[in-house]
Amino acid sequence: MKPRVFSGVQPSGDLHIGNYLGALKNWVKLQYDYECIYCIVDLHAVTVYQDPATLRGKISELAALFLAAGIDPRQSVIMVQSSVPAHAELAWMLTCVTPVGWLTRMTQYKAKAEKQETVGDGLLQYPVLMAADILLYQAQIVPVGDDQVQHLELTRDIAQRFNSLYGETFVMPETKLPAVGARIMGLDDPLKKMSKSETASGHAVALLDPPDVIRRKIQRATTDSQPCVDFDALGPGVANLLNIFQAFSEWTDDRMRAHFSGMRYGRLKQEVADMVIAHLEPLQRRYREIAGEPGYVDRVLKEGAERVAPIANATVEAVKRRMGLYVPC
Ligand code: ATP
Ligand code: LTN
Repeated sequence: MKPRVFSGVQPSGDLHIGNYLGALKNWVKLQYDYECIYCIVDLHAVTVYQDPATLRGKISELAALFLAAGIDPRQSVIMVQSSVPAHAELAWMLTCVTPVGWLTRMTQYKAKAEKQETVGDGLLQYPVLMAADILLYQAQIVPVGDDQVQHLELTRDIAQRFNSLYGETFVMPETKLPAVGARIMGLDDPLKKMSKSETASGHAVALLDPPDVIRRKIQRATTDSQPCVDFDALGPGVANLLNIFQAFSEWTDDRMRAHFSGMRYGRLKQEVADMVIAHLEPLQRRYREIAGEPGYVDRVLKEGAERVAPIANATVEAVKRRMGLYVPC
């Protein structure tokens, strides 16, 4: 049997090139060697308020983007988290073995809580639900961007604690980061991670941005006061642009240096924009085809949930037995 891969994205805004390079691009590559489950984590999205009609639309849009990026539904499962109730069920059981102190330490919790007037309990529980997503399927590999490393460490801590309290139950999942592109920074502020929930117009390149918008955003990206690329003294803005280029092109470090050393920033931005557009145009074309096919996306999501529900339910039942909870005969 192939080892299992699980990962998820929140339907909380417009998918950007950081999500693509940090996660989605890697997902496509893994699907032929592993049994992959790719999840639209809507229960995670509602840990901060989402307009209901917008959220519903974003779920279908995200599924169509997974398909357009190259996730093949005959190879991989594409599913929505809330359509398999076992995610929420296991999350409760794991909540009961998780010390609150482990959760208040999470960097993402601290950053998101700071922006809220009232902090919902869901925001604190967020990484426990993520642990449930992964452990439910006994996933061995979890391909994510760099910002999720801490949550995966917590997932292993929760799994270990459960195993030591109730006996060996969960497999320890491994974090898989891309070699290049694990942390794409904001174009407007290269010291901040590119993020869906950031609304400034020059912050992120969305996967569905038209070519002229992509070009404009990259041309306006923050750099520094140097005139051209110096690999021995790269500022964060230029390093980020080079990183974006390298993650899309998959050029080696040597080729990057040979090509970009001494290049003026205006030219660099032009080449980065060309590279991004060349990769996103075919994806956008496929997206339009998929979105124009009535019922297709819903069928993929329904089949996805049906394929994985038996695995998820079996884990919940095993966990219930371990904990002494009631399992009807
Ligand atoms: P939000 O701002 O709503 O939290 P986000 O942009 O951080 O959204 P997520 O849905 O949390 O996106 O993340 C989906 C995947 O994309 C995760 O694997 C995450 O690690 C990855 N990812 C998110 N932002 C970046 C980034 N800037 N660079 C690389 N990978 C990223
Ligand atoms: N927290 C993740 C999304 C996510 C996830 C998961 C990723 C939810 N459940 C399970 C990997 C595995 C994020 O990207 N913000």
